Amino acid sequence: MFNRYLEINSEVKKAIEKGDPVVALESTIISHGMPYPQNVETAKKVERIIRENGAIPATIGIIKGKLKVGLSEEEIEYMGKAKNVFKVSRRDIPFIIAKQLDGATTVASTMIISALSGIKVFVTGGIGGVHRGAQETFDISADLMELANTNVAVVCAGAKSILDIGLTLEYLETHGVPVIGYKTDEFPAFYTRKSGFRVDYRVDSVNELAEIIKIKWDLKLNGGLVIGNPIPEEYEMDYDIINKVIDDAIIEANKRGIRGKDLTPFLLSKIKQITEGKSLESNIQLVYNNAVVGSKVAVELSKLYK
Ligand code: PSU
Ligand code: MN
Repeated sequence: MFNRYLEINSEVKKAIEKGDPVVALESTIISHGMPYPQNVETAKKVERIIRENGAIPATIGIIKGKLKVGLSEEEIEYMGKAKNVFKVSRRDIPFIIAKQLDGATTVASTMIISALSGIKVFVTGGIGGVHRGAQETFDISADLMELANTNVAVVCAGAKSILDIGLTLEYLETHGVPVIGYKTDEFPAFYTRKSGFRVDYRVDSVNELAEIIKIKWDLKLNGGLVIGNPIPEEYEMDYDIINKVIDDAIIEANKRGIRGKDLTPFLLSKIKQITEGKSLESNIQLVYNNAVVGSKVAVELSKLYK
């Protein structure tokens, strides 16, 4: 039934069928989250790291209306370079398919396509969340509703303080999404290890993470989990400096009237511009770090399900 829409590459398909560890990766980070050529280099290296840690990578994206699971190197290059790649969240999927367009998948849509394919673990940089000022604008990322409903564990470096992290955590709590700190008591804030907000639970081993994920789904407690894995200390940015940069970027976005789906990509590129690329280096390193943890979780989870 889904085969009309889904195209899973043969290596990934075989691994899924055998219950071997597979890690999903999103493509909005490639097309809208980082500049070329660092986006493509990062996407390829993340896949290598996942392989080195015993799992099969599956970068997900939409090409000419096909939901692709496991993009080839050429396709990753294409997603990183092409100009007309839409940012695709849950609401956009049917349109991009019907019109046979190219789409980069967000956390929400990557979770959807992972779940359709049978992939349980997904590695990214940061999740979307409740934007600052959402009390007025209602700007709350569809990523959060997806986490509420779709059975995929998401390994990330927390959420950027372009968001209201406190409200994001409240929203996740309301929807029953566990927020776990991997080897940390604090929810990480992407560029920094600390956010000022505690996680619900700290977990110090990948085995325990896998066990918790399986128990949740065994009990039909549907929905995802957020595994917050802090950026390695050596790549962390200064808390005050990055927060000033983010404040300035938000002021500029407001001044220019940037809203809706364009807001996150605008803030990301503005932050990179103001920090002269330093934030980009941190961004890349935290994704690599998440890939290591995500692969290990996928390996442990696959043992539990076999
Ligand atoms: N946060 C980041 N980098 C990103 C994104 C978020 O630090 O690249 C992307 C992800 O794909 C995420 C999406 O799912 O932005 C959220 O967009 P929005 O806020 O429009 O839902
Ligand atoms: Mn939004």
